[in-house]
Amino acid sequence: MQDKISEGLASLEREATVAAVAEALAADTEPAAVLASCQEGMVQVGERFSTGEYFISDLMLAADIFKEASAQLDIGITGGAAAKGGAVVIGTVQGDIHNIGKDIVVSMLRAATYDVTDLGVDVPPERFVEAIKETGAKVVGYSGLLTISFDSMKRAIAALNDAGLRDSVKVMVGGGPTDAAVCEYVGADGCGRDATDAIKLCKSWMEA
Ligand code: B12
Repeated sequence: MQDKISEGLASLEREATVAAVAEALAADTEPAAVLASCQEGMVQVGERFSTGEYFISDLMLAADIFKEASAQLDIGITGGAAAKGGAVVIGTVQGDIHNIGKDIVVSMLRAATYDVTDLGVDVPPERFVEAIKETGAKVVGYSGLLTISFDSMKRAIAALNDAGLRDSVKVMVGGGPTDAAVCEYVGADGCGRDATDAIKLCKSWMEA
């Protein structure tokens, strides 16, 4: 059933994908597993784009299908719960406009009662610094899906250093290609593959 989700998305079949997600949820499949299948479909879309089979318009269509299909997962519905987990600042780094994964992380952190300031996309380093000062956040999250975003993350961390904030703020990074090596390269404190990892990182740092 989950293959149907990733294959539907990879083939840009809107109705089939939305129906496969509904079917999986009706069969009590964990929403996190359904989301992972949607994400896998997006990875396949990206591969088809890399090989020249798909174009930008296809990426845009995939993004739209992803949003419609994953809307059934009710991510963030509980976001109105009183914030008590602590302040977190997050955004997609400068030069990068991918926001689907970042928005999922924001919704899930809010659902986990964190007080999240979402700076949006293409966020310059100094905007992160300002928001951390304004909110007193102890955690900042940088999202990025492009290879060039790693250097933007590095610059964002350098700006934290320059502002004298680096020792008081934990930095997490995430988004498609980020892994432990990227985490080390940019000088972050942790990296996450999905929103659950983001929550785990925040929890471990805020409770420490
Ligand atoms: C949809 C898409 C687009 C859409 C984005 C729409 C939107 N509103 O976001 C559009 C069409 C705009 C787009 C544009 C471009 N794209 Co694009 N895009 C994709 C695609 C297919 C899917 C991305 C996605 O939404 N995935 C689904 C989400 C749910 O996954 P996710 O983002 O990884 O997020 C999860 C985790 O990573 C994690 N996470 C995310 N952020 C964070 C943050 C923290 C702190 C933590 C802990 C965790 C975390 O949690 C999320 C939920 O589980 C990817 C392919 C891929 N492999 O990812 C290419 C891809 C990222 N794009 C690519 C490219 C090249 C581009 C363009 C440069 C194309 C062009 N020539 O113009 C432009 C760049 C524009 C820019 N300046 O940013 C390349 C990047 C290659 C590279 N190595 O740099 C990819 C990999 C495709 C490919 N294989 O070639 N794209």
